[in-house]
Amino acid sequence: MFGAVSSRYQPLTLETMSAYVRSRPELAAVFNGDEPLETVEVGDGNLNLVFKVWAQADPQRTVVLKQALPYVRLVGDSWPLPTDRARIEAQALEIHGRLAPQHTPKVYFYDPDMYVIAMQNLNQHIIMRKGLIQGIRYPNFAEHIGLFMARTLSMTSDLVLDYRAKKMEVARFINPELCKITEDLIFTEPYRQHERNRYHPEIEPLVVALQADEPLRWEVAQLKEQFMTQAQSLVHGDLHTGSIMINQTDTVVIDPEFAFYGPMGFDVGAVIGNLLLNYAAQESRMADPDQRADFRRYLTDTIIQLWQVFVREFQPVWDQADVVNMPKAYQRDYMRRVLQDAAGFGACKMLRRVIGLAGVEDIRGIEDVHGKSVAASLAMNIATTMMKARHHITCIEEIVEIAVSSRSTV
Ligand code: SR1
Ligand code: MG
Repeated sequence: MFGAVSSRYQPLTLETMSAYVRSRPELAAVFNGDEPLETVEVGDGNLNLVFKVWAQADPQRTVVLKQALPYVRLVGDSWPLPTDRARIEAQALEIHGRLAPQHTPKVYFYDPDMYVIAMQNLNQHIIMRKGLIQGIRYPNFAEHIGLFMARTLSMTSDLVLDYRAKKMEVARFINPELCKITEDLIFTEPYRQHERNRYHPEIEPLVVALQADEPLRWEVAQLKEQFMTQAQSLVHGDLHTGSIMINQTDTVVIDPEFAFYGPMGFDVGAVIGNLLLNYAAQESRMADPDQRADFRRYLTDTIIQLWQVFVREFQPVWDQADVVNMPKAYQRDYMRRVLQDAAGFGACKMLRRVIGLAGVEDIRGIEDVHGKSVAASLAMNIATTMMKARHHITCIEEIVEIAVSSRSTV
């Protein structure tokens, strides 16, 4: 259906892992000869197998192997998916590693027959979403992610790449099936009755009202069209807080299998939208109002700072005046449009996580059922206001102001 799966392809298992690892010369510097290895499968994402492998004698000698399954793991083999996404991910990691090495995992190899990527085991980091749920702050995150996005998005755009190279890159990163997941799950299904949607009956009236909101659906339709047609930059394509490994000093972006040439605001909006999902979730997660207000201030300050860093780190591109040759006023307008796109795409990212398949633990993990609906309602209200206001947004503080002034309505 999507091109043949390699005849050498076998899903890896705990039993076959040691032999596979030993067969790879790229790992000879990590593991010695026939020494005993330990393996666990840790994949908790929606699509792939993920194994951690380490030397029994020294757990610090360790790698992660990520293997694409030919179907959506979350749903099963009734939803086939091309294994070529592993090739896309490996090539995107190679570009990210060149443009933002300090925020990209080290890759040992990509195996195009087994659709396996072997990479650094980030065992000193945790998934950012899990940290935020616990109320952990990351003081360097805004600086790191602002820089990562500015480098990866500006340097893969027409502002920097040679005209021919850019078009070849667009072709190399054609990723139809993964984009179709986004088109369906983010831009279509939440806005109609659909069997894959998942939400608690308590918010049903809000969902019905949203699905009947024609001005909102107009905005979403416009964003979907933009997602499908604007080959602005190589976007990560799934830059939520579950795709970020973090600790108090480092930030590493993983999982770019949804990468393709799309609008920059899709990545920027994903980060902002996911921070705002956590902001909404804290309504029911953090009982103490002072502690909650404090943590929320950390989240909103982070949103403001990451945009400021993004603009600052983008500046060297504009400074190549003879290459870019765009009037200063046009440059300012370009960045304003990226911000407005981020508001719209960020809102779509929030709504899909509340209404659609594949929710997020921040909200769906809230045990108290009413508390979950309160947080979901707040997220929906922030998102719908952001979406409708987006054409008038001129600075990042206005997005934060929308969050701060929104309330739950259940
Ligand atoms: C069926 S895949 C569901 C979601 O998982 C990925 O992380 C993407 O966000 C996708 O939309
Ligand atoms: Mg992922």
